[in-house]
Amino acid sequence: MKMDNRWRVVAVYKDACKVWYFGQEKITKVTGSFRNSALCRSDYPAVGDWVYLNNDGLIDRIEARSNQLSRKVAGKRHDEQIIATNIDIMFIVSSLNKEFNINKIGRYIILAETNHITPVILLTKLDLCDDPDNYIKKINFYYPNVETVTVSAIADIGVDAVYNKMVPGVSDVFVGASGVGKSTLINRLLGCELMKTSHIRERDDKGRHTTTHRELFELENGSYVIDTPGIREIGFWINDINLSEFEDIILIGRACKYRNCQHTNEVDCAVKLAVRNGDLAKERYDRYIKASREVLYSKLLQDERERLKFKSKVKQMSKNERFNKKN
Ligand SMILES: Nc1nc2c(ncn2[C@@H]2O[C@H](COP(=O)(O)OP(=O)(O)OP(=O)(O)O)[C@@H](O)[C@H]2O)c(=O)[nH]1
Ligand SMILES: [Mg+2]
Ligand SMILES: [Zn+2]
Repeated sequence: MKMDNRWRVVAVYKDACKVWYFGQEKITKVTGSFRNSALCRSDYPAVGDWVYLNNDGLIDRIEARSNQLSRKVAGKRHDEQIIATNIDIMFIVSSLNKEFNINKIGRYIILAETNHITPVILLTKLDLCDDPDNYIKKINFYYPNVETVTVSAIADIGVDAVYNKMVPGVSDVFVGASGVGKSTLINRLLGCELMKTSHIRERDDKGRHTTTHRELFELENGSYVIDTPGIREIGFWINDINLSEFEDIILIGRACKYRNCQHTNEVDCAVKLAVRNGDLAKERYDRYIKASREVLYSKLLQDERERLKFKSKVKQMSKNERFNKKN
């Protein structure tokens, strides 16, 4: 496989993808044999994938992903919708107003870190805020290890600092609620209006979901940025959370009365005792409980996915068998 045949998926549509190769863009599809061997939705190209095209210009292979952000698709069959892949930095975007929510930011941080993505908190609309320091203090208190940047795309304050974080070859994703100004800032960084933005009712800060699709852009300095539509429920994004960052809690939990203690309502729970004694911060305990629920939930969905994969394999096998018998 020639390296120079490696294209990047910048947008995904119902039956096609837009792929990019050093400033060149085109719309293409996967090959028939790719389609035949794909078992589920996540086997198809997603925004951020590096793909190889065959001589007809069709996608015949996806390079192994270094990571992927996904969302569970509810409905009859549980499957996974990939939001973006091969991400280095997650810009967690929040505006400096009533929309700001420290817990939501915390969940994004968990999501980023469990996928080996560096989180950076990006506080927007600095021009509308009188006391940004209050917000920053709060963040530094809860998440002292996460970098925070303040910016105003409209008043052009701090935009250069954001741009300088975007290193050539590195891929960034912008996430956060609708109306916080993700697309406005990305347009600023790009130096042109590639993403549509829209006015929100500033009185109640409610967004209107302007961006409806995900798209990857290349900045002038050779870094990549992915704009995403605002989402309400980040829980659906949480995929394979691992609980390794809570090792201390897991250790304390070995002293619980019940071996499968969930550390919520059980009697003689060592973890809850540690919280009461002040040995374990309540905030960390809460984060742990949330994260372990997500693990459980995503495991349930994963099992369902495995079951469906297995079922379709069996179906294919018996099809082949019938075919072999006939011939
Ligand atoms: N005052 C002020 N307004 C801003 C700033 N950045 C964005 N806005 C406004 O906020 C509104 C929403 O901006 P968008 O960029 O569309 O927000 P978004 O996060 O992309 O929203 P979705 O695409 O729905 O997820 C627009 O009216 C922008 O003009 C800023 O720095 N200061
Ligand atoms: Mg947008
Ligand atoms: Zn317990």
